[in-house]
Amino acid sequence: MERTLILLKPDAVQRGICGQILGRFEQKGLKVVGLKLMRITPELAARHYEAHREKKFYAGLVKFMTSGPVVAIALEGIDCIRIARNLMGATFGADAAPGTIRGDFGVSRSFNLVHGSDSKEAAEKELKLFFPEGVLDYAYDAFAWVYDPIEELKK
Ligand code: IDP
Ligand code: MG
Repeated sequence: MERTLILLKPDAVQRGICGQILGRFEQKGLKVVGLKLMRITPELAARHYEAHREKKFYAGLVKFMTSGPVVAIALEGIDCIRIARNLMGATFGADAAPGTIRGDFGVSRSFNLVHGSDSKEAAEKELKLFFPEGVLDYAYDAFAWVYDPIEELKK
């Protein structure tokens, strides 16, 4: 099992589509192990987007991400980092394929609704930043039918 950090960005919260976006991840079969509405401080934004510090869009990105509340979500599942990124679609709504979150809900080249960790290393770092208290470990009954228990859930 792998874990990833998803953020529903301020545009998703203000447009009232957080439920629909969270539903995309749930219906795919990913388990929610952390969920909270929160405000990102400039310090947290700086740590989260450290890799983009030199990019020309960095200042605008930090302003956007701190402009209103976000929903932080920790997801769990086999290969969930890659699966969540596929559900999100290409970075800009204008380019993202129909059927993906960005492809179905937006057209912007900067307001793109959702963040997802892009590697194991990023997921580990980002989960610590957004869920320093840790995530919730609990038995998720859906996994018994989301996965083949003999082939996929064997220890
Ligand atoms: P990703 O979110 O698909 O991984 P990244 O290239 O890692 O895309 O960029 C991080 C975030 O920075 C994007 O989700 C988007 O909000 C913002 N961003 C990326 N490129 C641009 C740009 O050219 N203009 C404005 N914002 C951008
Ligand atoms: Mg990225």
